[in-house]
Amino acid sequence: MNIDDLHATAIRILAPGKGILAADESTGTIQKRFEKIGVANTEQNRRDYRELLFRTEAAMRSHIGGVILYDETLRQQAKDGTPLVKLIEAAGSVPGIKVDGGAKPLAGAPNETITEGLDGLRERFVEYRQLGARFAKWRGVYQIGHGGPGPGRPSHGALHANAHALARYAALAQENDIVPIVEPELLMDGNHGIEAAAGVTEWILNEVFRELYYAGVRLEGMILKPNMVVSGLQCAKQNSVEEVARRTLAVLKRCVPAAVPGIAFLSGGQSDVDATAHLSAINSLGASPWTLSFSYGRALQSAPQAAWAGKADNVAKAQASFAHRALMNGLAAVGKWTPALERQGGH
Ligand code: 5MM
Repeated sequence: MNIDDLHATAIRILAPGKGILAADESTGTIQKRFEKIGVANTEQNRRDYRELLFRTEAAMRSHIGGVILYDETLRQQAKDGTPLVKLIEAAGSVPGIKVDGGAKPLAGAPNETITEGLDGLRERFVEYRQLGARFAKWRGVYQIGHGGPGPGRPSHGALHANAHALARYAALAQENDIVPIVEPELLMDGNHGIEAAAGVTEWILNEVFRELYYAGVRLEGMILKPNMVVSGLQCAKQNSVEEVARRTLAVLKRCVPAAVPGIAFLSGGQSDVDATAHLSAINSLGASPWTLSFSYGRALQSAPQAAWAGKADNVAKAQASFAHRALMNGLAAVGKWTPALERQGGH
């Protein structure tokens, strides 16, 4: 492991005004996205859609420091035969790979999940590096709620099991000179308030960093991808942008060591503009030890997907829409987004 290279890659991905495009939807997840826009989930459509994104020069060169890919995409070629990985590299961005095998039911913990995929991961990392991946992602999923009889969610067992898996994955990634993105996601589903979201996020992050320590993970060579602290989607009380920013930063300051170079938030089902406004507000709160940026899937892609709708004639419109969201989030990553700038995009 070369920790200086890992650190340099992490810094490069989250250079000022840049964040990550999470384009790593598995085939089942992209199916749901395509259903919404009436597009058949074929390999060619998945390729055409992602090629459209990676060829959006205005977004990629200035605001997308890294792209998380699904296994299929890492091996795919553009229409003209150029590997999609090469398109990403040519735009000055870093290709990454989602390596987890998804969240599966956790035995002994009703309604909770454990993310699988550790078996054979060392060998997969060797191949992924040869294919061009320089960073990776693994997502652990947590939910607040009471799933019937028994203890509430998250249980300590599930919390610990997912933190342990995240740490084992991160150690294997670094062993293979790949920067691990460590993604513990507290889902927004539920009617919990912001107080509960803050408490559970703090609990999760403490457990994750303890496991990272025991696994020997070098914090200087990783990126954290957490949820923001927001109340549940079904909660009657939704908080102001400033409150979300203040609570999110407070929890991170309690739990995330300063040695971590960067934090890239997931959007988690927030509206496009909420995800941008929250990030900008967080960055407006003053100096913090880490770069605070984005690693958005839906909040970067919903608008271009709707604009594209699977039609070649709409590619330019979809690219303009992606460029706008990338620019807005790039500004938010340095605390310079405003609603007025948002409106100027006109998409
Ligand atoms: C893009 O979606 C990612 C992959 O999801 P599946 O493995 O379930 O297909 C997902 O992990 C994503 O990277 C993060 O959740 C962040 O995406 P959002 O949309 O929450 O910003």
